Amino acid sequence: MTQRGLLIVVEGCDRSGKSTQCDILVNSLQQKGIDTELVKFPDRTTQTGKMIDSYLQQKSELDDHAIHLLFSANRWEAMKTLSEKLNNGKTLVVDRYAFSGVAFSSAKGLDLEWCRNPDIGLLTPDIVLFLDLSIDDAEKRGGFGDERYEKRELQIKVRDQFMKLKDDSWKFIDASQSKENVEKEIWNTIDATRNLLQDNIQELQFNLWKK
Ligand code: NYM
Ligand code: MG
Repeated sequence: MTQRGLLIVVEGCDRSGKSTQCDILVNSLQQKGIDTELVKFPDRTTQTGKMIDSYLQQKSELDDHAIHLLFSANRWEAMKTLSEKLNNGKTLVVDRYAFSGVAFSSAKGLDLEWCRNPDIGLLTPDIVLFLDLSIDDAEKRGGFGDERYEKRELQIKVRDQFMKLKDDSWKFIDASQSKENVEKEIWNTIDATRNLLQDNIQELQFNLWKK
């Protein structure tokens, strides 16, 4: 029987280096002979993803609840494919997940518990890497972009909301270090987790935030 792959989620505020580090991690895992694929949320290519993309680029307006549900739907529509890949032995590195969903929407003022609801029952990550960078350091990296949410005041709130969501599966990575050192810290964390999980890897669970 093939052992299932690991579901590795990478989270953090904008400009924390997530996408760069996700690419590096996928490469490093592949080089170790581990069948790995990169997944990114939102997936802007699907129907829901196109609406999300237009909203983020400020080309359309949507009610805060409605866009929250679209982000969640964008994850749900991927779950069947992702679970099949994992069960076939593929490891997935996921750039943002439901934690971003709740952190961003609740930072805008929506109720945190309300925000969690649509994502209850998603695939449970084996590990969440949180790339931690102060908002000041994030701004020093050439400032935020032009998309909706990429503003200092909101990013500060987003970080506070992320802190309310952390649990035992979260590993904090000091993202203020050099790219190479962040890469090393992530690798060591993943390697330790892989060793830890190897002997008693659980069946894939659809129980995110279930009590
Ligand atoms: N975002 C991302 C949300 O508001 N809710 C979500 O569920 C997800 C997955 O979209 N500023 C926000 C966070 C980002 C933006 O993400 C797009 P990226 O990784 O910058 O493309
Ligand atoms: Mg961004």
